[in-house]
Amino acid sequence: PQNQTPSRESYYLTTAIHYPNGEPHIGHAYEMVGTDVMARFQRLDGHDVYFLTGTDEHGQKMAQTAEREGITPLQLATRNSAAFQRMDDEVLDISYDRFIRTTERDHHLASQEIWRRMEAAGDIYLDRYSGWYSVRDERFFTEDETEVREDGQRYATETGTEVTWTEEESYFFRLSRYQQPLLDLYRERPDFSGPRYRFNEVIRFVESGLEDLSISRTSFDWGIDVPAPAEGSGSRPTQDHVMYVWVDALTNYLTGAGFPETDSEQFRRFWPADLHVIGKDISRFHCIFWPAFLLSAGIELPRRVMIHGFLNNNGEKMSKSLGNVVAPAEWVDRYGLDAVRFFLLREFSFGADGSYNHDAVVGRKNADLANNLGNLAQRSLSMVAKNLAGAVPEPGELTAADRALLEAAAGLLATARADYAVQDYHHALESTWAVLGDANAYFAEQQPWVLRKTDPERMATVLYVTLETVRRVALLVQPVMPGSATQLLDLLGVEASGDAGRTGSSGAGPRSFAAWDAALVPGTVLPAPRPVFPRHE
Ligand code: ME8
Repeated sequence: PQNQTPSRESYYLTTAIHYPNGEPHIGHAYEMVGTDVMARFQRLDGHDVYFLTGTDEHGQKMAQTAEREGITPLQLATRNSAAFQRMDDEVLDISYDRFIRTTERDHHLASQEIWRRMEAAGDIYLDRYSGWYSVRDERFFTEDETEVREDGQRYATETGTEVTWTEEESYFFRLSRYQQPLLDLYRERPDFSGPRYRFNEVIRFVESGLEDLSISRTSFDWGIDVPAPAEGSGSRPTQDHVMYVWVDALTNYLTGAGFPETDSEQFRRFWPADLHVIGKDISRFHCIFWPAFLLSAGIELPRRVMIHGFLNNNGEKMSKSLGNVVAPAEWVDRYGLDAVRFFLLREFSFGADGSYNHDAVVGRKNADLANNLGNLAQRSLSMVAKNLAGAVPEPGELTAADRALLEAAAGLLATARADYAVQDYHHALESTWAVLGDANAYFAEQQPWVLRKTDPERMATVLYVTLETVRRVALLVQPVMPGSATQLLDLLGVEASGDAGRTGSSGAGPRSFAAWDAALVPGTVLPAPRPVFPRHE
């Protein structure tokens, strides 16, 4: 039909769903920010984005924690799930579309449907499991993946968590069947996961051989019921089975896309997912089990799994016993949300492990934000206010220096698109700040405050070129610092696009990248300038 706006391309992305057995910590916050920045970038770049996050509420860990606290697992999940949601809404300004809880009904239906499909494919059989299980990791270990320590207890070597001997009737998934199909997938789609060095670890693991996977539990009941086996499908269970928590957890990504309603608008639009963002400790679940389940169930595979590193406190692992667990809200109170978001994305690359401490955060806040960006904007805007009646100046003829800076700034969007495609926010920001460095050098060299007396026309050109550069930078840092970037764009008199996404934090709201080349219009009267990036005192 006519008069319809062309439909935008869809973009579906997810975080891991977090265990609500405790309060969220800064590691969780890191993953939220590293996914939110991608969601905002894609919206500004014209995509129809669906962003899923939530909590992973079943399993033995939840059941045990609840028992210790003398409440039901659902009470525990409900209380802490709310804390995660509060962090997203009130502390981090996360622009998610749905916060899923795995105790929700549609998720139970989705999980049972994927189970039935895997069973129908002949990939599920009943047997007995005997081996080691880590409740903390919700993960099975073979004996040679464990060790007995001085205290006489047995621990998982890789994660250092205690394991307990488990012997029970269990359903198994024929993971061994999928070794070759997975290796083919990794070869055919080298960007299926990143960064490369973390993806390579997964590939090496698959090359070393895959054993079938225990996918149900009988020793407790806090989980999704395994559907009754199809008629005439081998041996009958002697006990009630609930799904192994990871089967249900991974399926949340399908639930969010409307599965099992595969004919629905939502599913057709958003499946396969474009991006799963997860941490390095759960890469095998996402790069091995998840595609194997989907291949078995005859469902298209997600396009990419981005494996981020861990965030450590001052080089040390965060832990309650070390007393160095930082609550995200404390951090944001101390430094401000945008400074925290900027620090997390600028300081280290998303795939690598990173460490934070007070001096490092303050260094970024003062040098990169207050000085390089804030000061440049404030100085040029103040000169315009004082000397040019607060209107965007009319540029005269451009010099080589003017053109070089304008071209460097114009090229930033293409760089950012390439970087965001592989979640290299660090490089995108590094490139942006390199241009800001050029802009500061340009401003110092051109000395517009001297030109004010000697050559006012040239001053106007220098101020125009500077503001135009600040405009491009402000547009581009919106996903990272939505609040401050919006304020800056307001001060530059840049019109809001209205259609660039639903989360405007303040002022006129987000400006779509469609306006990338819409240069500042000379004569536009600007609001009175005020500093946007305060120094940390
Ligand atoms: O693993 N730094 O939940 P979770 C950065 N429910 N990221 C960290 C981190 C740190 N210090 N600590 C944890 C689970 N993470 C499962 C996921 S998905 C279908 C099910 C990351 O609450 C971790 O790597 O233990 C994971 O991606 C996320 O936080 C949730 O961890």
